[in-house]
Order: sequence, then C-alpha cells, then structure tokens
Amino acid sequence: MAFGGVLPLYSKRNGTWALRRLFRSREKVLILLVGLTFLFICIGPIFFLPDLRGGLSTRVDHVYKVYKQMQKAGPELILPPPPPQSGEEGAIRKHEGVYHNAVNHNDIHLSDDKQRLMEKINNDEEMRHLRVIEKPVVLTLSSTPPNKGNVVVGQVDESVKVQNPSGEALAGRREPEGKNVDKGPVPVVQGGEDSDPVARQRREKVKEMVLHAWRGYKTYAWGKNELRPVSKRGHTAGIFGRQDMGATIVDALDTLYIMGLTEEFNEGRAWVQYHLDFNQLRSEMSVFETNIRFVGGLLSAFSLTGDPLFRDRALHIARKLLPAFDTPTGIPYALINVANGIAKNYAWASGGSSILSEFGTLHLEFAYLSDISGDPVFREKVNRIRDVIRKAERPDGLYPNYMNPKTGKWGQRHTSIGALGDSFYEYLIKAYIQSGGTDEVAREMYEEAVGVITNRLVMKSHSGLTYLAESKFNRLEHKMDHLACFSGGMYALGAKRLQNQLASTHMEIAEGIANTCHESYARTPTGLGPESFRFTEGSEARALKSSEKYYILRPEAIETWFYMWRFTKDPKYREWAWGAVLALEKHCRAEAGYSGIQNVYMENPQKDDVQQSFIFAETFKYLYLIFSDDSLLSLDEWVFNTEAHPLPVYGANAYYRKAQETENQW
Ligand code: DMJ
Repeated sequence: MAFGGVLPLYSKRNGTWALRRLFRSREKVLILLVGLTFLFICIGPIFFLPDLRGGLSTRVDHVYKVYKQMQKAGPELILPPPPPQSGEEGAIRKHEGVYHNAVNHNDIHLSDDKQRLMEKINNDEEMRHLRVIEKPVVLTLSSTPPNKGNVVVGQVDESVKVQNPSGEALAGRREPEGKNVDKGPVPVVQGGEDSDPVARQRREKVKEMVLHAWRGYKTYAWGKNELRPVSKRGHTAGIFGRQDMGATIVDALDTLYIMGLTEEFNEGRAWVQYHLDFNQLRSEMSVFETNIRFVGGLLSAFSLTGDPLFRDRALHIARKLLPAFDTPTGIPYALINVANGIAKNYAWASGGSSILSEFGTLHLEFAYLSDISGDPVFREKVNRIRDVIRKAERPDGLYPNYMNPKTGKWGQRHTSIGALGDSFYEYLIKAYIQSGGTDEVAREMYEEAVGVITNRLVMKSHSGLTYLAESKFNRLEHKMDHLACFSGGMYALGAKRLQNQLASTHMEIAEGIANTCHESYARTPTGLGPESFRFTEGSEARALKSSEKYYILRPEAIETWFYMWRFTKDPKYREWAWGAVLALEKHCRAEAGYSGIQNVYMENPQKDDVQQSFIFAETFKYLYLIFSDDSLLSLDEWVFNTEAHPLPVYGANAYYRKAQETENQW
C-alpha cells in the first residue's frame, strides 16, 4: 500500500506488541517531533510572556521593555565586547545599557552599574509615557548631494526636501518664521561649488574622507563619544564624562548637512531625537567642551535647518550647565556633574582657579540661546562674566590664564594665546560680529586685549618667522602651541571687520602666523604640524620636547588658511590645505577612520588610535569650505564658534530666528 511505509497500522489484537511492531524507529522519531512542537506552541508563551495573566497593556509593556533592551544591546549580541582596557575606559565597560564586568565579578562598581541600568530602564519607561515623540525631519534624497551649484531657500529645489512635523514638504530647509526674524539675503548653506575644477575635485575628496570617518564611527562606535579607528571600538575622554553621549554625532551634524550628506545627517538627527539625553549623565563633564561641542553643534544644526528639536536639546543641555555658574563672582567652575549640580575646578589649575579660555568661551552660544528662546538667563550669565573680567585689574595689561571664581582675583601670571587662553580672545571679536556690529563692549575689549598681545607677545624669529610667544611670570617663553595657530584667522577677521588704523598691521600678522604654522608642518617628514613648536638660537618652528611632537587631527592651521583664502584669494592657502589632506591620507587614515599620530617627525609614525570628534566639526569643515565658493557659509552672514559651528550674524542672516518676545539686548 502506498501509505504503509509511513503511517502506523494499529491492531486491537495485541496493542503494545502490535504498536512496537507497527512503528518503525523512523516513525517514532517523527511522532515525537510532532508532539514536541505541539507542546512548545501551547506552553511556550508562558515562558516568553511571564505577565500572561496580566492585562494586554502589561504584556505590551513587557515586550516593549525587552525590545528596547535588545535594541540597545544590539551590537553586543552580535559582536563580542572588546577586551578590557586599563585607564580611562575602566574595568567595567558599559555598552548601550549592557554592562560587562571585564575583570572582577565582585567589583563594587558592578552593583552601582546594575542600579544605573535599572534607573535607565525605568527612565526609558517614564520618558515613553511622558514624551510626545516628534516626527523626525525626513530629507528625501540619498546622500548624493545636488550637483547644481547653490541651493537657495525660496526657490524650490526638488532634490533636497525637508518634511516638517505636519508632513508637508518644505523647500530645502525651513523658512525663518516670526516677526523678529531678519529678512536679509538668503543664506547659502549647501552646494556652493567652486568654479575651479581642481577645487571641485579636492572638495569631493574631502567629502569622501568624511564618509570614511563617519562609516567607521557608525560601524564600531555608534553612540559612543568617539571612535578608536585602529582597534575599532568606542573611546571617551574625561571631558565628556563617563557616559556615551554621542559627542561625534553632535559635532558632525552641521558638517554633514552642509556637505549635503542627507542620509548621514538623518542618522545623526534620529540619534539626537531618541538617544541624546543628558538626564542619563552621572559623572562630571567639562562645561566648556559641552558648550562648544554639544550646545554649539545643536545650535548650528538649528540655525541651518530650523528644526526645533535641535534648539530644544541645546536649551536642555545649557540649562544643565547653569549650576556651575553659582559662584560668588559668577565665573563658572570648569567641571559639573549634571546629575546633582555639583561643580568644581581642576586641582592643577593655579590653586583651583577657573580657566580663561573656558569661562571666556561661552558668549556666542549663550547670547544666541537667550535670543532664540526668549529666556534671558543665558545672556545674563555671560554678561556677568564679562563684567568681572573687565573690572579685574590686569598685570601689565595682559589677561592671565586663571581666575579664582570665589574672589575674582587672577591666578598665576601666565598669558597665552595658545592653550588656556586662546578662544577668550577669539570670542571677543566674534561676539562683536555676531551682534551685527552693535556689541561695542566686545569690540573695545578685543582691541585692547589684542593690542597688548601684539605689543608684547608677537615676535619675529631670526629668519623672519612671525610667532606668538607666551608670558610666564613676566618672562617670555618662545613657544607656540598648535592651538595658537587659530590666531592668524582671528587677526584677519578682526582686521577685515573693524577696519581700524591697525587693520593692515593685523593683516600682516595674520599672514605671518599662517606662514609660520605652515612652516611647522613643512619642517616635518609627515607634513603635519606638532602640538607645540619653539624658537631658539638653533631651531625654528620645531618641537623640541618629545611630549610636544604629536598631532591629534587639530584644525587650527587649516582654520587660519581658510580665513586667509577667503580674505586674500592667494592660491597658496588652498595648496597648503591640500598638502594637509594628502598628509592626513598618508599618515592618519586607518581602516575605520582617522587617527592622530604620536610623532610628526617620524617617517612612519605610530597612530594614537583616537578619532577626535572635532575632526568632523572643524578639520573637515574648514577643508571643505576652503575648496568651496565663498558664498557657502558667507563670513558676512555666519560666525563660527570655536568648534567651527556656524552661528548666524544678527541683522545679516535670515536664519537668526529670534524668539518673538526678545528685543535686541546688545
Ligand atoms: C577644539 O575643540 C576647539 O577649537 C577649542 O577651542 C580648542 N581646540 C580644539 C581642537 O584643537
């Protein structure tokens, strides 16, 4: 019979025996399998849905919770956790909510971490109930940018569409709204191709570099602060606190947007919407770095796109920083634990002083925050800092790098336009520019401060190189930090905007600094400049100590070449920038991104395995802009914060988007 080989034949005559005879072993296995499958279907849900007896909503909640945790643990389910590192990454590694105790299962931090994980889960639950999730802005095209020159708001460019929360498509980006919005010429924020084919090709190369760096970060460190592009894992520096706050994402947003990398921008935007949450922070972070990278990055993204998500996140984060300003003078502390509002200074900073380049680099972001929110608190904070700085008597007219936030007295007599001082000077001229030329106090302070620096610290080497020395207890140290290379751009910007009797001298100094910083690059076999360089009898523009020979993807030299290109149109600045591109490709490009190098004087330098977040915000952006047409982020309409995040100029930029109720405060 056709079925006889498969189906058993039951005989009533002698049941057991007959069954044993009738069922062959293959058939028995089959029956067993069918039975087990049936049992699994009936009983399985009891194991997967322990709250089965509860209502439907309990079950949905639980599934949601499991789903959220699975989603967060995604990479760890597929990839094994990286080996434990000594030092900053610690023995217990947190991977998006999953904690790996890499060394000791009895580590006391483990229970702490478990508790935080529970808090995180509960918090997620709370947020899910409380927050109305906004519909994300959807840019409809792929990452290929429009290849037709400048994108102009007001003209419908079909290739770049943004959807607003109600779903209607807007042209290019959101039109400014409100009666206080400046109606000026329409800012060019994408496109801006140069007419020179070589520049166009070079700009494409820079974009390719950005994509390489972004993809590495996305693959191996998504949501972490930074990427280790050689060992392919996340990295976090102390300035960001211990949690994963996606510093790279926030620092990269505006660069991705300007380059028309819409797909990547949208990935970043979604991460900001669903994951950027400073309520999660439990450790100290730098007030200055949080302001220039997070607040600045989000404010730029808001200005460029008009998307309120970015404005609201910037406000949320800036408010978290406010307890740091609760000092007798209003000069903020350097570090804050945003979970409990406890703030303090670095112990090494001149007896616990605050640092000039940190408390003096808040003005652009805070003034703008007040204007776009209508909340005056931010502007009040920075105006108070400015008052204290102005009134404190300066030794020999120089601003020392340290001030005690309790007494308002200056600390050690150390003045520098490099580390510890740099962006304080930068923000004076830029605050004046941002105000549309109305912030007279900022102008006066800039002219005075830079006047003294010019007289006392601007030097010429034996061979005629212009450099900026430092002053330590009234003695000159003939050393210039890579950080100080930004000052060429600052001098040039000041000269062009102030047009005072010192303008031509300042322009000369700017050219000199741009050249000296280039020399510091050109005098190395790598073509990249050291962290600091010195001027002595026998050596110029070279690092002398081994601790000064590294390069960590810093932008300052390129930044100055960018300003000089815009203001002079001398093609050498583009050539120097291109030289830096080639050097970055040769020595810093790693399989998963870009890394700093340990010694610029080696033919084959070791990589430091860190992709600093500022490579996106600054290095790549300035490179891209130097090979673009001047109309893209015009310097008449935009002012760059110290992390190269563009902020609109009041009165000259339609994207200023002042809140309706605020009046001009300058
Ligand atoms: C950036 O974070 C900012 O430019 C800051 O002002 C100092 N330098 C770093 C990059 O070098």
